[in-house]
This record gives sequence, C-alpha cells and structure tokens, in this order.
Amino acid sequence: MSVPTALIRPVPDSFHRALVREGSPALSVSTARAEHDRYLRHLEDGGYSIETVPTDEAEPDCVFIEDTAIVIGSVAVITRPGAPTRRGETGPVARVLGAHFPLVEVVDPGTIDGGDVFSTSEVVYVGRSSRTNEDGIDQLRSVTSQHGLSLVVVDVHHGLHLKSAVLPIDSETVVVTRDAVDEKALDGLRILYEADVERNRFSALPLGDGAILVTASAPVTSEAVSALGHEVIPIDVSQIQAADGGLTCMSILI
Ligand code: CIR
Repeated sequence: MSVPTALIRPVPDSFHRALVREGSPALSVSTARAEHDRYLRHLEDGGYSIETVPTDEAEPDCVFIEDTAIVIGSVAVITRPGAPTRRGETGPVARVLGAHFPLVEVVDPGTIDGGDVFSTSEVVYVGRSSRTNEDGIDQLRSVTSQHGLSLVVVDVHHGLHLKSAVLPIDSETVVVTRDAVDEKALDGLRILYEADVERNRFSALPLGDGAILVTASAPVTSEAVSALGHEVIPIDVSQIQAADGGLTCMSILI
C-alpha cells in the first residue's frame, strides 16, 4: 500500500503581505514559520510523508496550498482561486499533482477554493462563498457526477470558506460555527457546535492515524470533540489563523 502523502508549501518571507481581514494586526513571518514546522512534524507523526512544492515569494498566501487543488476520486481538480491575487499559486501545484493524478482545470468564469470543499464517502460538500461561485460549482459537479458522487451546495453566510465554519472530524460528524452556513444542507451529518466563546477559532485536521489535530485557541470545543472518543492534539497556529487560515489549509492530503 502506498504511504499517504501530504503536499505542502513552506511559508514565504512575503507572508506578512498575505490577505487578511481589514484591521487585522501585522503578521509575524517567523512565528508563522515555527507554527508551520510544528504542523509538519504532526503530519509526519500522523503517518504522512511530506512532499514539498517550492515556496514562491511572489505568492504571499502560497502556504495555504489547500485552496489550489481538490482531489476527487481518481482526479485532481486544479482550482481557479476566488482571490485574483492567488491565481498564480496553482501552476506549481498542478505540476506536482500531475505526477500523481490526471488533472482537470477549473476555467474562467468559474472560481473555487479548496477551502470550500470537503467530502464524505459518497457526498462532496461545496460552499457557495465569497471565493467560490456558481460556475465553479457547476464545473466541480461535472467531476463529481463522473465519479458517481453527489454534490451538496452549502451557502456560507459568514467567514471566508465552508471549512472556516464546518469542520469534518470523522466520517459522520462536523463541528459547525452557529449561524455561519445554511445548516439544512448538512442534513444527515451529526453536528457539534463550536463553543460560542471560541467563535471562528476552532479548526481541525483528522490525521491518518485516527488522531485529530485541533487549534489550541479553542480548548472548550476540542474537549467536546474529545468527549466523542477522539484523541485530540492541540497545536498553536495563531499567526496562520490571523491570516484567515486553519488546519486543513496548509496541506493537500493524497
Ligand atoms: C486568503 O485570504 O486567501 C488567505 N489569507 C487564507 C486562506 C485560507 N485558506 C483555507 O483556509 N483554505
């Protein structure tokens, strides 16, 4: 059996110019880099082999590699990111993923970010958000239907991406930020709510070995995840979160 691989991109020196919400404090590149290094160690401990796409100083957000590609069944969908400043990030990722999968490219006028997509065994969920538009969703639907998967569209009312507000923690459970998405679309999934005092702070990445990496900034929600019987591993990624990132966004797991 082949070893699960995590595709990642190192934090560039230009990370301090990453896209942030208005009024956000200045970003520290060295702290973000230390957080990223710890994240990589956890991926390795979780059983992943790391494959690195070179960083690019011209792309301040390139560490958020998740947004550039989505693996669906046997193909990799190369996205067209919703933020025009991020569209140059896809080429180098496509070159590396092309060695593993046939590629399908999302084309103009479609936009879609990988942060808006997660899957269960039969369903792909996609967020209709400020980054992912109707045409991008239609292009993704033609891929999912070729793989016999249904596509469920979830309207994102608050937050950057679907996975800013809906975090899968196992095959049937998601942690949801209240009032952030159209929850009717999540019918059939077990919902655990993020603690209100930790609004938008919880993020999670289930690792290959069954443990779940969780943000240290959301201990109450993480405790509730642990109470479901999961092993949780807290990690401090405050600078990554200051740039609107979470734990899924720094890797593409293949
Ligand atoms: C952006 O605004 O595009 C980046 N600063 C953050 C992207 C985070 N992506 C993700 O969580 N999938």
